[in-house]
Amino acid sequence: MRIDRVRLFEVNLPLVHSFETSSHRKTGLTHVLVEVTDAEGRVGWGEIASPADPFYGPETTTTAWTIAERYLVPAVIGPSWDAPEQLEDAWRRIRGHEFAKAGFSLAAWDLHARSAGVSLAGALGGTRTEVVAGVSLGIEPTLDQLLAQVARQVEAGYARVKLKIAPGWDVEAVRAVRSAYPDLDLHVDANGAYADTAETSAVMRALDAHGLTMIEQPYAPRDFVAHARLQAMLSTPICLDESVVDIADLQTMLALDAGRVLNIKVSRMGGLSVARRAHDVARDAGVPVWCGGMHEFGVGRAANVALSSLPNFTLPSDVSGSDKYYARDVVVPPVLAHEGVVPVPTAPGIGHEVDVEWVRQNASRTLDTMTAAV
Ligand code: OSB
Ligand code: MG
Repeated sequence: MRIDRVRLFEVNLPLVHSFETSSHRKTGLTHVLVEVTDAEGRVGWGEIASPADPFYGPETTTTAWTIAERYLVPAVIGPSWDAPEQLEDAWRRIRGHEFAKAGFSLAAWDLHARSAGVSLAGALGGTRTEVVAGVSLGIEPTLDQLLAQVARQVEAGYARVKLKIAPGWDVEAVRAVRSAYPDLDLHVDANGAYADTAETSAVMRALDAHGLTMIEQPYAPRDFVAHARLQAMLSTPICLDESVVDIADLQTMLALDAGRVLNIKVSRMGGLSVARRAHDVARDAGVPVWCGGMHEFGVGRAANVALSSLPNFTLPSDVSGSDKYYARDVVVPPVLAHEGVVPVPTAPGIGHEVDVEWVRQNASRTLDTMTAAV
């Protein structure tokens, strides 16, 4: 296979309900869609799901666009490859910029699967025909508004709810939701908002008493040691998200017992090949995984569904239907959950067609690069 043409679209979509985390609040998202076309005219789609601002990780939409335009597009146009991992070798010397790389990895995997006439899930070695989805709920202005959000999602059939927490919005919020839903699969995600202090230990011990499935990323990404100390103190499993951007980070987590659950994000780990390897390493270590989301549009969301069909994705993934976030998605049909379950498509590639006209209408920048005709 050889990629001859790459198009980038920076696309803006409004959220149907604004989303607040420990670091900020957002009302819409800007992601970059990547379309690759091979010498035979077959296409593959990927999504760079970087947040606009460097509050989740170091990347932004602008840095991702720059790295894509200057390094990734030139790297993927031209070389011959049989498997996506081989194409990914073309950018191995670029350090960091995992979100930007992930967009190209997805496009390569989609093209690869479509060319072989198999689903992306099948190409990855997935075995599930459907995946269980959880929802992630942001910080709300009041506990009543949070409870209303939980009620809505539980009624929609989602069996797992994750609450964003931050200092000042933690034990009370969990207590309120827990007393209304004693049996709900409930977990919390701090996005690294806590300092490693005695006050935090008290908060974590209080959370530990509420039967949470996990406490996700309480401390700063690089602080594996603080996570390990906390894990030794709690019976609730700690889940790492931001801390693990590559396999070496996962090895550190395992060696230190800094967490007992892994959130695998395709974007954070630089693409599907690394994400799949992380799944295998965690499986061999007896650590369950689930697939986290970055409020992906349909392209990235469909890839998350495909990845979640691998056998060690035993916990519900953040692959709730796109209707929870967007009035009109960039793919047809949209990714939809029914009673909290998303079917794994069997059609070739990601199993959804990109609505290029809608993409174009919502694009704030585009780039089209082709090899010179020979
Ligand atoms: O930590 O999981 C996170 C969204 C933006 C940044 C970080 C996170 C999230 C989510 C999104 O929780 C969940 C989803 O996409 O459904
Ligand atoms: Mg998280």
